[in-house]
Amino acid sequence: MHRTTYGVDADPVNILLGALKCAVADYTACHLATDLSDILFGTPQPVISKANLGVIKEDAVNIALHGHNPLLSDIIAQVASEPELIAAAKEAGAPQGLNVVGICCTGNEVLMRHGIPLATSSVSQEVVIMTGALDALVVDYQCIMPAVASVAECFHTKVITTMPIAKMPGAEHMAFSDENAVECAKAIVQQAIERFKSRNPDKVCIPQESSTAIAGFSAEAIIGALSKVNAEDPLKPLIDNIVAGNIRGICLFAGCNTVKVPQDHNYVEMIKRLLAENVLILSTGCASSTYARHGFMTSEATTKYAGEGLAAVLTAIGEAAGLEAPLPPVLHMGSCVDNPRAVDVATAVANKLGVDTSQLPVVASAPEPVTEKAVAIGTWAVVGGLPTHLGIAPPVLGSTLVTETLTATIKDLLGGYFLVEPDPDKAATALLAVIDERRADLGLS
Ligand code: WCC
Ligand code: FE2
Repeated sequence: MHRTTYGVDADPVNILLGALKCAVADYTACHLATDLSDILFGTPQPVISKANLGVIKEDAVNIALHGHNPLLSDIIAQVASEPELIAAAKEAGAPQGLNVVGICCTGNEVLMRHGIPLATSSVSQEVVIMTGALDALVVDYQCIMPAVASVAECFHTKVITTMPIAKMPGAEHMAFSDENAVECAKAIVQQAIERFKSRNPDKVCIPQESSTAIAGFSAEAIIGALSKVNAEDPLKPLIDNIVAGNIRGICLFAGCNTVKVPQDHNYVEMIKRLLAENVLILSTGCASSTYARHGFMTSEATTKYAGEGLAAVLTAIGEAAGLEAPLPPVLHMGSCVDNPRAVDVATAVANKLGVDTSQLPVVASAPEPVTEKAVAIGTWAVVGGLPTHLGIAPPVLGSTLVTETLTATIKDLLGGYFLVEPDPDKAATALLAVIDERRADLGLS
């Protein structure tokens, strides 16, 4: 912000280079946050759960955890299995007791670590309240619509904010700290039980839609699954299959949903093309939510959508890992803070091959980006050498110099660059061409 203030930097290219440095700082912080979460709460391992609005239960006290910070939400997920709280919910008239669901990236965190089902992602967060069956919405920060408290006024839902930097008129603030975490989590659950008593059954309308979702693919979990195929050299099966073309490339889908296209449209159209062309998919953030809700995180999706080579690899790994079914074709790597997990996998592959990440047949895509955070993540993906697709044009294309720098010239400096293409079919075609170009440069057919 200082650089762009009047009187400081006036050279557009130099400002862009400054932005790249900021993005590297963002990457470092994201990686640190992911590592610390894993130290505090455990490294995610594969877990089977469900996703979509059908995970809300009419005959339970429903509590949704929304935002990005796993600290409080992880504790709520833990206390919600305490017998006296479950008994209190039943006593209040909910035969199924307590039902904790996730929204957005806090949802991804508790899905990855506790198998808590995911209701939806950021763009459709209000719809969870509109089921009329949500008793408490607990938010921390980021990607929380400021209007949720107003929407909740039309229902009985209690909105609770928990972080000092994110308060909201119409919500109750319950200050959460490390010292009071368990008491605070229990008090929140009790508030939800209290609110359940004033739920209006006439307003309850829960869409009965949900898909199975296998999540929890940290870099460690992916290496763990691969080590079942080759214990001494876990990366070898992955690399051998990339070299052989069974895995033509890897695409990391990250980023948001936007109201500018029907929710999930770009994601779903692109992935069908890429999977059929044997591209393995990694996902984070709202991309993970999308693919979880649309049934792409299942063994069946591998059979249905993956090309022959990719399906064979995922089947072999799934069987070696004792699943008796293929691995899903989309590996849920976590929240949008967790994007460095995907970088860890790419870096391990590059190191093993003795090349730079900017040479790998690996690409990134944010087909429906919205937030500043997505800009930062996309930018460090470019710094890391990944061609990065944006399905919504960022508001910088008015300048020919800036457009050319970000989409072309920067390739010489970093290997990565932005690729702007709103049409999902054309975007998939463009990414496949980039993957093939990189394969050719590595001497792979
Ligand atoms: Ni990350 Fe984008 Fe979702 Fe918010 S949760 S909407 S930044 S991808
Ligand atoms: Fe997120």
